[in-house]
Amino acid sequence: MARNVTVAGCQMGPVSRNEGRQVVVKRLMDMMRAAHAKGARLCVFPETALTTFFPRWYMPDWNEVDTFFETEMPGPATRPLFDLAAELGVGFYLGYAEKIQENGVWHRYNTAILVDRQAKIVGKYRKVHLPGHSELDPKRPWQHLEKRYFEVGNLGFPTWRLHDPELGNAVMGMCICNDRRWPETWRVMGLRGVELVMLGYNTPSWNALGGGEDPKLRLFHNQLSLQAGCYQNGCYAVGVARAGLEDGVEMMAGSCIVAPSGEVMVETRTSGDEVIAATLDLDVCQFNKSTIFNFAAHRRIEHYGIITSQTAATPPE
Ligand code: ING
Repeated sequence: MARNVTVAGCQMGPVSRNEGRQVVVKRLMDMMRAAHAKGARLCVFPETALTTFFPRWYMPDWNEVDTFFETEMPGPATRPLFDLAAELGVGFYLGYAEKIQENGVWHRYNTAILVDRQAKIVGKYRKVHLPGHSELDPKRPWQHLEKRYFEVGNLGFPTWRLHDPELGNAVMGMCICNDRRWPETWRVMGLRGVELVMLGYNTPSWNALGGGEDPKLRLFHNQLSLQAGCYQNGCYAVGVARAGLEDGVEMMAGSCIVAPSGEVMVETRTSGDEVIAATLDLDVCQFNKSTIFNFAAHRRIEHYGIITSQTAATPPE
C-alpha cells in the first residue's frame, strides 16, 4: 500500500511592519482553504509568518521588539487558524517568533511548530543557524539582526512520525531558512529517518552591503540547498518563502517542493500569496535510503569526527 501525502507550500507575499496579526492570519486561512481544495492535508507556511521579517530593523526598545513575538501558541490571533485546521482536517507547519519563560528566565527563539490534522501541536523546532549580526550596522540600508533578537535553538533537529494514513504515516522534520544551507541540518534529520522536511524562509533578493549574489543566483542557491539535502538523505522537502517587496526590501520567492531524486516537482511563479501542491509517494524515499545512501552500509563515521569536534576551518600552512 503506497504511503502518499498531498502537501501544499503556502507562499506569502509581503507583510508590512504594521499589518495586524488578524489580517495576516486571514491570509493564511485563505491559503489553507485553497490548499485543502487542491487535496492537500498538510500546509507549510513561511518563517516568521505572522509578522514582517522584523530582524531587518534595529529596535533599541525591547518592548517594541516584543510586539513581534508570540507568548502563547495558539493565542487569540492564531486560534482561528487552528480551528480551521481542525475543521478541514489539515495539518500545518508555522514559523513564528517565540517568547517563552523557561525556569523563570525569558527566552526568544525563531521557532516553527508542526500541528497535526486535529490542530494539536505535535512538534517544535527552534532555528539553530542564525545568520546576520547582533549589533546595529550603520553601513547597511537594512539590518539582519537575528543574532540580536533570537537565541540559538535548543531542541536540535528532531523528527516525528505522524501516525496518520492521510499523512502517509510520514517521518517529518523541520528547519528554518538559513538552516537549509548547512548539510549538517539535513544529515542529522537523515540519521533520524526523515522522509519530509518542511521549512520556511525569508531571504532578501540582494545583499544589504551590495555585491554578493544576484537574485537569480540566490534563487539557484535556495533550490540547490534543498535538492542536495533531499538527494543525500532520501527525503522530500517543501521550502516556502515570504516574498515580494516588504517594507522596501525585496524578498525572493522560489518556493518549491523537491523529491528525493533532487528534482523540483513544482515551484511558485509569483512573489505573492501563492499555493503550490504535490502528492508525495513516501516509499520513493526508500530507493535512496536502501542503495546509494544506505547509511548503515556505506558511512564511515570513524573519519567524520572533525565535523562535531571542530567549528572553524583550519587549512594547512
Ligand atoms: N535569511 C537568509 C537565508 O539564509 C542569507 C540569510 C541570505 C544568508 C543570503 C546567506 C545568503 O536565506 C534567513 N532568514 O536566514
